[in-house]
Amino acid sequence: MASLRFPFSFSQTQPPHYSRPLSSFPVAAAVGATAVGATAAFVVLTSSSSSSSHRQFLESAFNFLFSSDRTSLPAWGTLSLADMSVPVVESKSGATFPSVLGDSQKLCGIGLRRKSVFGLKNIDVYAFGVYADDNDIKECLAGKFEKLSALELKGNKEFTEDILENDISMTVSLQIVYGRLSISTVRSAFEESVGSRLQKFGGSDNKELLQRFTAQFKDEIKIPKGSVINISREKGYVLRTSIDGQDVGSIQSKLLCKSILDLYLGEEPFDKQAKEDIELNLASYLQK
Ligand code: DAO
Ligand code: DAO
Repeated sequence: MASLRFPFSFSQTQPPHYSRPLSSFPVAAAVGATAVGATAAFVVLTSSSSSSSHRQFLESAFNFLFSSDRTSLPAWGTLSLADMSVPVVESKSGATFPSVLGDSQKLCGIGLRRKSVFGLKNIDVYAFGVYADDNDIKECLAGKFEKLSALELKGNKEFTEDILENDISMTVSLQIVYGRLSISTVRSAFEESVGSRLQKFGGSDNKELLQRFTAQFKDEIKIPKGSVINISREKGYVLRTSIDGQDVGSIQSKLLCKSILDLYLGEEPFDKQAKEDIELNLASYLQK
């Protein structure tokens, strides 16, 4: 049976509630509503069977959208997925991400890290979700950007650069999809991806920093499929890593924080669509 599926799909039985504003709500985008119209690409038709929770969600979403009495509900332009307080599913991997992390970090976008092996095939390595503290964003960036709409800010290089540079609490949550990752493969992948960013932003002199980072990942650590690795930029540019909730270590370095976030938000992101979604949601936090 045909059903609607979103890269952001809802996995819980209760339908989302609309008590607070939502900004890139996919069904809203589907009807081409105001600023969120640009996210219409979120909505894809598939032939996969629909779970009852999906149906329930869709029913209430459609009832909501096409009801004539929407006067008490928020404007479309201010809708955001993180406010729905339900986990969202990355549709290619099935990985689930909570819409809020800790007390204050909201999910801004999800994506997939793929890696080409010998130019022959692409492996899905992990799914990721990027979270940010909306109050930090307002505090750091409202003065500079509040006159611009979320759509004007999406793709604005200065806005992205300021997100990478400022002391905004953010987390990238990785969920391992590829079942045969060894720590040595992970280390050499960092050297390539994170190493090239350290060099780009900090010059050639950063081998020691990269080594301090990779030294946290001891050989005995296992990261089977389903492991969750959270990498957070905490206040004061402290980069903290945890694996399945266990703290692995932290390093204070503005350059390292920027280099990690650049993998997802920079000029050559792992997942372009994810970057766009993240930027749009980050920008929407300035408008509220
Ligand atoms: O088995 O050779 C292979 C393919 C492995 C690709 C590994 C990419 C590693 C990406 C880093 C993961 C960070 C958790
Ligand atoms: O995808 O190329 C990449 C790099 C991801 C960097 C994230 C760091 C994650 C640390 C994981 C440690 C696992 C032991």
